[in-house]
Amino acid sequence: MKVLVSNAAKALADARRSKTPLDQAAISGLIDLQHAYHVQLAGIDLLRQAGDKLVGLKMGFTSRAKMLQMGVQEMIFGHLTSSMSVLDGDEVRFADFIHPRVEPEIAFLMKAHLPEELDVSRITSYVEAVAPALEIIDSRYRSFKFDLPLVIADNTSAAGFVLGPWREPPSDISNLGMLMKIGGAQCVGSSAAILGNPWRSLAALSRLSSQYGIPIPAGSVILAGAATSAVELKHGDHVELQVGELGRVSFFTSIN
Ligand code: OOG
Ligand code: MG
Repeated sequence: MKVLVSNAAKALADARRSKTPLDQAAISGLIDLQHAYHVQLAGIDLLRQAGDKLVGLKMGFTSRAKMLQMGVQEMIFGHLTSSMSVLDGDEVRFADFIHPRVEPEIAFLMKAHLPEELDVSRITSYVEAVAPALEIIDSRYRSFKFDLPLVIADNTSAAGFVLGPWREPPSDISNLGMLMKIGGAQCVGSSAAILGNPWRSLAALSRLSSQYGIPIPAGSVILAGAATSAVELKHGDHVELQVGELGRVSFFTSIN
């Protein structure tokens, strides 16, 4: 049976608030991706009613590494809100999450409203700045398991984001080294893993946003998607990402 948009959004919001993972079966009956995006938007409405503000959008599954890790084949988008924002260098409370993971990303700051679907050659002039970014994802589903409609309904697991310093986009961002350090471990990647060039992720978002009628106003922050598979966070982790010439961004998790 088709799940009611408002019931599904409420079940996901409850899981997020109570830090209790949701059984996937609780919102079975998402009939298509459009239906799943309606659940996502209803969830964003609930956040806004609680005082949250829209900050921007994020792309998901723009790298092969992420598609393989999660067994999902298509690009998706989610919403970023003010309550998810973490200041560069700050502490993140572990107790605020269920089973958080971190991803190395690149962020765009929009200079002007994106009016329509644009290709890479035209989209760059709509961007004010770029920054290194870390995304914290935290699926509201048990064992971090989902299919495409389920993860869309769950706002693409969005839970937190940290932005490094903004700078004017360099002429070429298609092959920046991305080195993420977590405690003693390292995760090495390249911005090329993001669709061959992170600008393509923004172009893909312009297509999806016109398809689903989602506005992208000036001032929006856009995450291009992870360059590597996501890494599980642990208590007391210090996470730092260096992205080529763009600079670095970091945060740490609480001890308990
Ligand atoms: C969905 C979110 C994917 C990315 O950067 O590819 C994503 C998930 O893996 O839980 O944010
Ligand atoms: Mg991501």
